[in-house]
Amino acid sequence: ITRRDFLKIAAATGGVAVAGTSVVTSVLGLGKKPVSLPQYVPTTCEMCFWRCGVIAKVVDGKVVKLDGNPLHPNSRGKLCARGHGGIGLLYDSDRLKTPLINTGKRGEAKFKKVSWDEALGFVADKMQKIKAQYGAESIALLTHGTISTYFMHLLQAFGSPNFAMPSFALCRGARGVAFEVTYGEDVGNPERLDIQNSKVVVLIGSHLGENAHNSQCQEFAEAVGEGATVIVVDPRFSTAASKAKYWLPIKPATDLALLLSWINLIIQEELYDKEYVAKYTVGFNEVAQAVKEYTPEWAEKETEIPVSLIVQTARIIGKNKPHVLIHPGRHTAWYSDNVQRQRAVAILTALLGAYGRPGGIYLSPKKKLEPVFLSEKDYPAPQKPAINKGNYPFAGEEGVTHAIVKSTLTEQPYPIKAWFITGTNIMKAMPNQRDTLQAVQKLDLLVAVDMMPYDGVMLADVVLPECTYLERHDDLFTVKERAFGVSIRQPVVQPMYDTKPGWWIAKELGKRLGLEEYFPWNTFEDFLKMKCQTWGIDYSELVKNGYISFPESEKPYITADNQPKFKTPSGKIELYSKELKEKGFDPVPKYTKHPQPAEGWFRLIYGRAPVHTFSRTTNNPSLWELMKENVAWVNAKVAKKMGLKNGEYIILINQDGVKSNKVRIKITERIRPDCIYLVHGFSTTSKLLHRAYLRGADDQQLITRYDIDPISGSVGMRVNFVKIAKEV
Ligand code: MGD
Ligand code: SF4
Repeated sequence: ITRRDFLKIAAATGGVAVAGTSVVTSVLGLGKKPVSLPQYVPTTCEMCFWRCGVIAKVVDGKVVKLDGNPLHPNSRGKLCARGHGGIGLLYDSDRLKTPLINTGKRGEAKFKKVSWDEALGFVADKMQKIKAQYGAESIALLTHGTISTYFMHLLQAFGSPNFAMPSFALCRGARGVAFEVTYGEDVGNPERLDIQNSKVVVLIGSHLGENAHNSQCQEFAEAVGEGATVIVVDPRFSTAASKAKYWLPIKPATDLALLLSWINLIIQEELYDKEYVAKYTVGFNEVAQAVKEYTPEWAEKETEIPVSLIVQTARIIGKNKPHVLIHPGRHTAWYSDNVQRQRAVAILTALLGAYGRPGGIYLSPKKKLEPVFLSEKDYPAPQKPAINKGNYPFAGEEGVTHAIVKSTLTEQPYPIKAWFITGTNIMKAMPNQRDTLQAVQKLDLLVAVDMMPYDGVMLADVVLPECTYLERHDDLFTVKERAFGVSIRQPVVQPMYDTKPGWWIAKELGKRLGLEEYFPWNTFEDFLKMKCQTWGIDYSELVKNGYISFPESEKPYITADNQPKFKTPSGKIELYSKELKEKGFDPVPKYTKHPQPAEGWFRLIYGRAPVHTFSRTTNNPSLWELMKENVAWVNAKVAKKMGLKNGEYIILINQDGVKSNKVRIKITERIRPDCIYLVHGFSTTSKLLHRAYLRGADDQQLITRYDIDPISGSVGMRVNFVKIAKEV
């Protein structure tokens, strides 16, 4: 792409405009006459993990606009509001600016500014002491995002296998396990959903549009525009529900009952794809037998969805096969049976013949690139077995965060004495903040690598400030869309303040730990060039275009000469899972009843807003202008009975007596009377975040209890009940 093309693109790209960027515009000095011509630099977004292609417009060394890269399949020329709001992150005056060491007690955050040399020397010295006393394995890493690559590498080189990411147990882990058990692979990240060709889209708690994943939202809008029937199953009338023909306001925690009754009816009425099931699956008879008891009449009692609607929607789903997308979800950390609920989604998808078919879940591109590691050197074998997967037989490679918390608290099977927290806000991501705080007090060292002084960072002994994604190189991203591709992240501007890229921090710490051999490159660009050479990619083209596609790899659907290979023990789609059976779990999902709230109590449910990602954007000047705080959704009849007024402040108190910060009430018909809904991530307790400090209520503070799915270690966070108190 030439500069001229970029100019055209920048003019043509629509996307969502970010209003009220007053803080940012003043930093940029907009209005002044530019002295140089604008430059257009392609890179990859990290405002969430969809990782869209971005084109940054830079004037006089300042980023003035971000747009979607039309070559990149995740952005298709557009960004979401958060993507545009990346400028707000870059120029947020609350950013971490230098390395810091806490001079007070842990959590007092009495930080003194130090040099990189002092901070890294301090951390390396502590790490060596902890290793000598407890072993390298007693240093654990809680991590999220691109930075994970470098710190997992560093810690493994040091001798610790103990890392965990919230993206497994607190997010999409249960779905991954369910699809791996059934199909031999997960549905991908981004998910391989062929929404643009779906005739029926079924969203079970997936609030597309509020949960803004760029290309998925674009495809959803296209499908709606083309007249797809949308069925939304949600206790709340979500934005997606407003586009739906059917809204099923399900009683929370009963989704598996609905799914099993749909499966039963589709089998009974022979609406499944017989040929597909015979050719590609095993275990049909066992499933048919097992789901017989789950009649629509039974499901009505569990779900509170009228039987007529259950039957009607099942028939629509069955009759439109295979062009039906039962959305497999993403944040699936709901209850103790997360894997079995997602298994039901996977089984239903197979019965409809929708895996590998237009409008369903497309096949992953077969193209593979040879792995290129940060170094060729093998990691030393850990002296003690890893604790990061707990005792969950299907826990994924990303680890289970609560296993690390538990071992830190109990010192079993051995003590954990240091945490690195890189790119994750441990106070907002993990449930039961009391456990997290107690575990933190047991540590000899807590190091945070972050860009912003969020809650978790305030607990750290040493804070290492990373520069933002707009100021750094990162490892290449492989994109498994319909066709395979590779995307680059490169600096758009030089790092501000005394901040450094994650790879640099890991390498410098590695040097001080005697691990230079694990970082055999000078700059990260050297590594990326070598990687491109191994992959046969033209580095300069990648730098220029931001994204390289391999169109020949595009074979998304099953055809006579494109047959799927299922990496399951039977080589087929396992409707009945022998693997689960052998490990002591139900081979076909069975319904589990979960407790419901008592009179006067409400189930706390939570979700996302399109302009924020978890807690990480709540202080972003551009995005904060769009949504400064969350509100508590309360059903209108409940509010009337309690004499509550729209917009007044209330406090939520959970079953363990934990009180939330004050939060405005939103009185609405759009939620069931037995639930209260909050957008996740608000109410930071960090005073260094001037905009976000104590704005709204923190859902995580109220999630003092959680269930654990014994198959995967996936967490059930929707098991807390709250009551309403007026603010005093
Ligand atoms: P955030 O709260 O956004 O989410 O968990 P987290 O990823 O921990 O915290 C991110 C932290 O990373 C912030 O401190 C931010 O400044 C920092 N950060 C962001 N980008 C970078 C970067 O490029 N470099 C560095 N060094 N730091 C960076 C999310 C997790 O939370 C997930 S994945 C899910 S799906 C769950 N969602 C969820 C929920 O919906 N409700 C409840 N109650 N809990 C949840 N927990 C899970
Ligand atoms: Fe960035 Fe939005 Fe894309 Fe996420 S969906 S990567 S925030 S543009």
